[in-house]
Amino acid sequence: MRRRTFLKTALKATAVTAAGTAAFAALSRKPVQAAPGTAVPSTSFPDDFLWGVSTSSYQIEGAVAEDGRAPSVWDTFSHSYGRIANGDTGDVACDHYHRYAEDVDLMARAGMKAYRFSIAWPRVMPQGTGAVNAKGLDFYDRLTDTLLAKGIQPWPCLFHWDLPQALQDRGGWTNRDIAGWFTDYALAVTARLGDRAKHWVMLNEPSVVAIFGHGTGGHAPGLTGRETCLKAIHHQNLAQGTALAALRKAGGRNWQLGTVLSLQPSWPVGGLDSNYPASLMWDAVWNRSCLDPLFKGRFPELLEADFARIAKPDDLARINQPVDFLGVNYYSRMHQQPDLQGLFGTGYGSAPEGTRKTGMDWPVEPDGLSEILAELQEKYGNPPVYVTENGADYPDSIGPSGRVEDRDRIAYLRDHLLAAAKSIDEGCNLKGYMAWTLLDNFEWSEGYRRHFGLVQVDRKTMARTPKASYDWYASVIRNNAVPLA
Ligand code: GCO
Repeated sequence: MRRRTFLKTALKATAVTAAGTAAFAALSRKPVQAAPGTAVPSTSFPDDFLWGVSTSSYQIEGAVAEDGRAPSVWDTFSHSYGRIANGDTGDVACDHYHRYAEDVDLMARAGMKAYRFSIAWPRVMPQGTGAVNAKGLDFYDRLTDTLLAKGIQPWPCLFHWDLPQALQDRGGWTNRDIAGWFTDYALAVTARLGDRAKHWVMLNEPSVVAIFGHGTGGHAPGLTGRETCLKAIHHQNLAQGTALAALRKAGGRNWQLGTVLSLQPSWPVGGLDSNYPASLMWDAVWNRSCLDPLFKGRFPELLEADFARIAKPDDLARINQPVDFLGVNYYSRMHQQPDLQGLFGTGYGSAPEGTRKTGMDWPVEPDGLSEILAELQEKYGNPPVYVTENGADYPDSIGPSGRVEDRDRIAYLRDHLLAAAKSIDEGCNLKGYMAWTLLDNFEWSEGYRRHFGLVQVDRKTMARTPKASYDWYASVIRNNAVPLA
């Protein structure tokens, strides 16, 4: 009942618009002060707040056939006709495999202190199991050393969607054996890099992999259906729990172990009672089906019967492992209504009238981030949290200065950081923020037509040009504060 009342009240709350920022900041109990070196008032962050950026292997690396890397499901998918906008593929991506030193320089110049990147499983274990490809690991070894030399903490993520095709051919995430395959791979990677990399992320957004990749089919491997979707969620949870336990044993307290979830509040379209059950169901699928098994050792009530068909008796105990941190990827709320065609009887509808939108038409709802952080505080034991992705696609026009003057992206980041600061004031255990993302890159089924980067990448020359948002983010890091103007 409480949630229902909360949703209704929240729906009436004023959206945070550029004009509303000052009023929003006034909600914060933090003293509003001028940051050193700036004339404008700002909201500051705790001294040890960790600033960084996130990327993922398939979206930036390229070099898909180099040094022994085998195909991933995303190579197969992007090379299948009609799957990706403009027929784009990750074959070259941002050529980060060869230009990583330049990219690390860009991070260092902006003062970033942490970098979450992902390890491409098919580079390290081309067949998914068995033989380790030393040359593949060499790349991440070089990257790790380059980061450390610049004072940037490496935050490797073991799986950001590029599953070896060889494993997909054996059922991929629909095969329960993947819990063991993933754990062996995790042990191989940490054995090589774990003397230097201390923060380890198990998975990136398991519910998204399950829903889009195994439910609706718009992402690799392009499977559809409710049962495959739920199996993919459950087996990712299981793989994560199994790997967490194995790494804890192998590394003791030397490593900080965690995972990354996509958490987006699910609201009933228009605040209507008739849409409320749909919003709860979608919340169970998207958010709780990963959160609840991990933190509470149970399935969300609305999906209990479904998961009971798939799970074995001790699975929940295996999944319910302690984590040292939780990474939260937040972009916007999800506005739900009944839809008989939907996998779970639900579908997306519109955000409240007047809500700003990004280039991808995603609603801009910074207070949704505070909502998620408050939930983690109140219902999940207030674990240490890092925002591991947050950012926006915009068309990005070149300004008079000859570079991208992305005021809209700056406003997006600013408003979300103000929401984050407010949550810290309210007692949320938020320890850091990693923007999505460093470079314009391969945005999955949308190809290269979407731009989330702080740095523009010329698709012909691969030249990197920092956008205005890059300088803005650098100044936030330098001042440890967000300017309100
Ligand atoms: C995700 C992925 C990223 C995306 C980003 C923008 O959240 O979907 O982690 O790889 O590129 O979120 O859509």
